[in-house]
Amino acid sequence: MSTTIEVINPATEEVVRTVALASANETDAAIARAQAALPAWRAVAPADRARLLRRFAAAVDADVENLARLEVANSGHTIGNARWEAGNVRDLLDYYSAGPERLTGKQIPVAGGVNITFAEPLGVVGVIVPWNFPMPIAAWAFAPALAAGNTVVLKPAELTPLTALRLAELAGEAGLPDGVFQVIAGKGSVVGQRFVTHPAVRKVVFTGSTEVGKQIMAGCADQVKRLTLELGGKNANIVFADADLERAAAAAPYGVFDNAGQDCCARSRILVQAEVYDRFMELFEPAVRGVVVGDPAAESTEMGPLISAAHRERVTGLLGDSPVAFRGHAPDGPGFWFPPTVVTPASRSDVLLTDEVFGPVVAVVRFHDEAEAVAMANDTEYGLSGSIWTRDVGRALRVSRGVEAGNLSVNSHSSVRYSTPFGGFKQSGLGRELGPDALDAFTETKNVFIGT
Ligand code: TAP
Repeated sequence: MSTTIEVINPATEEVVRTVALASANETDAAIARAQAALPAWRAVAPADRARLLRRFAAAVDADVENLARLEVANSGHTIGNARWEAGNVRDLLDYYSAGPERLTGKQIPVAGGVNITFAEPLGVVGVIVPWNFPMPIAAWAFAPALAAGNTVVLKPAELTPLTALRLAELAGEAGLPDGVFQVIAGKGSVVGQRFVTHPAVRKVVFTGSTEVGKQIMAGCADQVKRLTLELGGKNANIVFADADLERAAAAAPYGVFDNAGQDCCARSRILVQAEVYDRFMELFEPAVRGVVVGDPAAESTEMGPLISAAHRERVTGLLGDSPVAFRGHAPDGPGFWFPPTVVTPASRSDVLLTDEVFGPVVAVVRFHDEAEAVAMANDTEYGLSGSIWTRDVGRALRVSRGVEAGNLSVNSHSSVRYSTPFGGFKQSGLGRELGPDALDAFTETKNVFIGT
């Protein structure tokens, strides 16, 4: 039986649209269509598959403004971020459109014959996406998966299905054959769970919480199902005494408050070398107070609302009675607002230093030397990203090698580029997305020996 969900604009609390949620039977029907579409999709000549992906990219490009405005309503993202996110989908399709013609195997010298390898598609890929970046995270999986000859069934988060549903329409307009790329809105416990248990789904790509990721990993074990996991983060922004402090302090709000902190790469711990701690805080305070929080559709807005009332409750609960050093502003009235908030925990075991908040709350602490900075950065079960601010190139490289995280930036907070690998160490995930090697995650190597 189908049910529905009302998609709520997080900035106004108004209903944007009512969307039908798929049942387990409807999920099975979508998986069957994806399976039926496989032989023909696999048989499309590589140059033609590349052309179709480029046409899909062009359709997204022509729709960037519309997608961006839809994302503002769907998820409360600022219009500037939402334009970048739609553009990221276009760029991913363009980048991986080169894949079909570059999936070359190898010829390996052996005795008694000829040995060749093939990069075979896996089959139907099920993609499960969270609500925090509905468009890019979907495309990180579907662009390389389609390029490698797989078919895709995508489940957006229940709260934010609208832009993913629009991407499916654009794929159809671009001429992708029926069943090759489907988007079905639904609950994780119904649709997502069916991806895990249905034998025709050969790979699951899951982005979301570490807790649900562990359940999915356990579920996939039953069929030795291929799996990519992109999970939580508790990332450190390490500021050394020799850094350009003005630049580090000016950039720090962007590192944690972008997307209202609802970012797996949010630098929600700032570690500052003791001798410059006071100066850093002096510079950081006006930068935090200056963050423009408000209507996400306004061009000047830098931070929008949280995704839902329930999530705001969770963030408020985690903040608890922690000592707030200073905070920025947030609007009153309708909308799930939460101001940028800076805390200075007294204890290393404070929940704000250990748990992913996924909201605009950052904990600032002191460290004394390089070894202590690395130890503090690594004192977490997560290992997704982080930043290092220093003018010393040797230190930048030593600390980069010492921090157990998949994506580090020096004198920058930028973690994501479609052309470079992305993924987590430790409990932040399994496997890598993006970059030149992502096609490997959607193919199986087959070895063929021909006796001569
Ligand atoms: P989750 O609650 O884990 O949900 C993520 C997705 O999984 C949603 O589509 C959800 O469906 C679905 N799901 C829930 N239970 C499931 C189950 N039992 N089986 C299959 N699917 C299931 O995460 P969230 O709160 O939406 O997202 C925030 C988390 O995502 C944070 O921890 C964040 O760090 C992480 N994240 C990681 C990355 C990367 S790249 N590492 C990027 C973004 C976010 P519903 O719609 O029904 O909830």
